[in-house]
Amino acid sequence: MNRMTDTEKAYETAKAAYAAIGVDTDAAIATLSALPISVHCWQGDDVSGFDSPDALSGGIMATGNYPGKARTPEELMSDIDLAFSLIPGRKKLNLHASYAVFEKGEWADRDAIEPRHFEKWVRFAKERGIGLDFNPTFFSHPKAADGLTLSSPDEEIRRFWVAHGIACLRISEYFAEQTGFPCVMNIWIPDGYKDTPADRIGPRERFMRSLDEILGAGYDREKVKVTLESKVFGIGVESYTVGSSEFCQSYVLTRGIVPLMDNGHYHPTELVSDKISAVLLFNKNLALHITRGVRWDSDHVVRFDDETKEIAKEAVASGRLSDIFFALDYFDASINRIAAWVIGCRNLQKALLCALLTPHDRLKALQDRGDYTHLLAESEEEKLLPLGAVWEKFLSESKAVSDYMKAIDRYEADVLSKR
Ligand code: RNT
Ligand code: ZN
Repeated sequence: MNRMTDTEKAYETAKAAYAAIGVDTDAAIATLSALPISVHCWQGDDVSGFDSPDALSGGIMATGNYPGKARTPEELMSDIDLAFSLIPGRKKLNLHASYAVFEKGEWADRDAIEPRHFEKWVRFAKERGIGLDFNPTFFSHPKAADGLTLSSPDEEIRRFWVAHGIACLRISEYFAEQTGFPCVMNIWIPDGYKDTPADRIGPRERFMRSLDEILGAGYDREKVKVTLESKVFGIGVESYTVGSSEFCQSYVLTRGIVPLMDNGHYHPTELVSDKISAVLLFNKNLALHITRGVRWDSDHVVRFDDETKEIAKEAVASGRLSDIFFALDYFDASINRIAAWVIGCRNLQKALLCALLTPHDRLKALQDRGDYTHLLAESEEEKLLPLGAVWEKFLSESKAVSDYMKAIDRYEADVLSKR
């Protein structure tokens, strides 16, 4: 008697269709299942954090007022648990320094935070067998109120933020030691000017010196992967950004740290998918913030769209998938925040699966032979292969449901609506 479920039957058909173009669907699923995606804690509370009442600053913005935003560490952890249960495959949790959890009556400023302020997050990660990534928070703080941190001409301010960076290195090492997974620590500063600056080189020189001072404090390079994220502009700093693309590319190459490209951080016609191969040739690792900019760095929820697919394709076709650290970075406050996590993460995973199911060697050979006609024909025809059946098989293998909205709707009615 044939006991195959519909999912399995559809998968067998899909497997044969992909095998006909030389693609092994089992291998694609295995690779995707082992690839960790770093899920950003800050989608759950519109980047508010717990360490200060300061409004979100730094030229980034979450818009919308959908009810149910997490207000405490416990609420955020509970929301993350639901999201993680609905996201297939391997996950890491990406924290910001502003998510320190203080005991009652206790508080430490950003230059003085310690590993113990993140003990609850470490327990959370260990209980779930996941790794932690980290980000110093150079925004939403009185000492970042004029928009300058590591590049500030005010030596006291600059030193404060250098101390913050060093404190975060210690916390990142602690994360790696405790969880057993390397911690990616990403440095992004909002520094820049609204109008054309009189001095462009000075702030960049100070930023360079500050970064050297942070890295000079020393850290275990096996445990902590320090990344540097560039940006083209932010709200209120439209004319000049200290950590521009050229600055960051040059800095990471000369200091042996990791470049981070956020696909919302370039001019709208510039594509990160085209930059990946160039950067990979000169760097051992590359970190990505997967987001969706609509007209600007608006941080909309990631869709299964052409650029997400092309980024995934480049990651796979380059043969360097395991050298790339994938993280999500968006914050939409206008829809259910748990759904935002799940939808965006699943879309990145769909794009990766699509890339893993593409016969890259075959297509490369067509390109090298100059047969652009067959290259176009084959790549267009492959778009209609039964990707959905392989996706369903991946979901069932990782015990993630297809209809995730059912659980989210229930949680909204039972928990979120009561906040
Ligand atoms: C901002 C950067 C940065 C932040 C997070 C919260 O433009 O993309 O990565 O979004 O650190
Ligand atoms: Zn980012």
